[in-house]
Amino acid sequence: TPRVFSGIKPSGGLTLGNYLGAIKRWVDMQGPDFETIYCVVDLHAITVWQDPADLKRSTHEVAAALLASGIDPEKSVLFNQSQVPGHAELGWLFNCVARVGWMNRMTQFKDKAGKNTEKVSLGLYAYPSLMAADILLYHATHVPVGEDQKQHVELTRDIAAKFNHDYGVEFFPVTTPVIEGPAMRVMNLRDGSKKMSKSGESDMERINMLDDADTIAKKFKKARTDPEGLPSDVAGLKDRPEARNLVDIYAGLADTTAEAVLGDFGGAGWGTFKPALAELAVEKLAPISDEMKRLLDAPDEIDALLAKGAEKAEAIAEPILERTFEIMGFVRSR
Ligand code: AQP
Repeated sequence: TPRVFSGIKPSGGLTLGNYLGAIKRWVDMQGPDFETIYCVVDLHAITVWQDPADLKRSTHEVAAALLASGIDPEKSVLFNQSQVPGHAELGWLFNCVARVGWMNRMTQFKDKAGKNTEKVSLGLYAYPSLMAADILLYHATHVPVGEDQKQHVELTRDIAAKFNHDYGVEFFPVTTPVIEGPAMRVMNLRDGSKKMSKSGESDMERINMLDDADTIAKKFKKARTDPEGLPSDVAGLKDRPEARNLVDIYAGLADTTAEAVLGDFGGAGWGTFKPALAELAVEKLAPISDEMKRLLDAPDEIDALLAKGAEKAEAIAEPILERTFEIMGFVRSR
């Protein structure tokens, strides 16, 4: 069975982008077709400053969101990255395989670092190499991600190929980003040219998984749109990023396509569509956020589950890491 790996950073409250671009699809991939490994990637979170208490809280929140959304610890391996030391170890080995020129081409680094790289962490720059380690530590071949992570999964392939070539082995597999569905790039509600992010400046630009019904309704109501209403087909969404985004979000939540949504709402105005969208979002998110709150009241239970998951993850990772050290010629005598 092909192995799936994916992760989410505990770098703040989860958004509807994380839910539609990642979590919902992770749940769908559980089952006989794949062996699924899901990780709260705390080592990635600290590439930008995290207050220690916030890091702990966000780690619990991501784990709670995954459990509440239907990740079943019996079906999937669920753990946090820092509890399996192999991630950091293989990450270092890959820092010595990846090339600086490759990192220079990563658009997410450019977006996050801006022009003044004097003040950003070295970790933020090396992040994609650690991400390659996360995936390849398990020889995972399928990586469900949102559109924004496609370039990093492609870099993972380059690292695997260079390692295999340099050491004359066929050891690390080829990884494929799995980017399927209508809402693989959920955009900022106030600016359709930017993605919806946990760490975006204003709370009004994103829907948080823990937002209550009134807040969700208010945010969609205030979401930027254009003066035209909904077109009758997707061609009518061309060059209308804000309109396209709301239609895609509806389609993602309803498990349908943008075409089908426009089949129902084509010709309607935003005054009709936005309340319907808010209602759908509340219907889907409220049961999840209720369960998240319940779980967050018992962080010890979450910790126990993460510890168990980390043991399972380590059992898979250990022989792969040992073989990597051996291929590279390290002395491992204890
Ligand atoms: N806007 C989005 N649309 C679709 N998918 C998204 N993902 C994130 N934002 C969107 C997907 O969620 C998964 C986990 O992402 P992450 O938390 O590891 O990192 P990120 O992509 O950097 O997420 P954020 O929300 O933008 O976090 P911050 O602001 O802290 O950097 C990935 O599969 C990602 O594709």
